[in-house]
Amino acid sequence: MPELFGHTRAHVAARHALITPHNHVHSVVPGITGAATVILINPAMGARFAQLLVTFQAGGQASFPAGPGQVFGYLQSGAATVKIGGQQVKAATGWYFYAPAGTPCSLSEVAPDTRVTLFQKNYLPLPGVPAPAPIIADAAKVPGTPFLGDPAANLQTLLPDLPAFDLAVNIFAYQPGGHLPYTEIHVMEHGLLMLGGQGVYRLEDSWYPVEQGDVIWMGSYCPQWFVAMGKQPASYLYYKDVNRAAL
Ligand code: UGY
Ligand code: MN
Repeated sequence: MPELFGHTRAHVAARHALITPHNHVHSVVPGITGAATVILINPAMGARFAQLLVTFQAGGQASFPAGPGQVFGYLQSGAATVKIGGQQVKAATGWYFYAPAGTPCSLSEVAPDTRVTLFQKNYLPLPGVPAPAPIIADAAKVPGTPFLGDPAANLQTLLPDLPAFDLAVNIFAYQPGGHLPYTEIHVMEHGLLMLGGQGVYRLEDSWYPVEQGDVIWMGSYCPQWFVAMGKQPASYLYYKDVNRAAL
């Protein structure tokens, strides 16, 4: 789709935003060097978390000191050494990592053109429940399940479904024509990256064509629905806040 004369598929609204790769503007983020970083979602938008895209050049690296924030990363391309506390693993395309609050985390020995999507969220502890441990794993090894019994919508849950976690990150893969079964309206927020394919996303009262590389913020109570279109399956990676009290 041409994006000439100021036209864009992107839109920023009260409870949702769509940002396409044509809209990216880089930010300098402390701790990230030798990389082009885009802060796609953060509290300035109305969100309670941050979503970043980091595209590394040769020799680039990132380090996140121990603090109140948790860091989840997904390698869209390339490879890097991921260090979380005392653990160190060489991660490749399709791998992901989770660094709990209070644990330093770094990416080094990064292959050129490594692209990483990061979700950052300040941790809300649950009294009496120990905080989660670090995770470095390959998403391809995580089994999927048909969402609400529909084999055309396959859901992989990348983090353990345990009360200690106040965030979830999942991968949804849809066959062409596969769709969310109904329009969801819920308190949880989402940050979403289209990994592949295309489709139409309903956000609040608008319907948007979306494709690989697009990023969506869905705020609390944003009505949401998706259908995959075209000849290829569509998939997206998404964040949600979970497991904490209503008040
Ligand atoms: O987990 C979810 O809320 C998911 N079904 N939402 C979405 O894909 N927009
Ligand atoms: Mn949802």
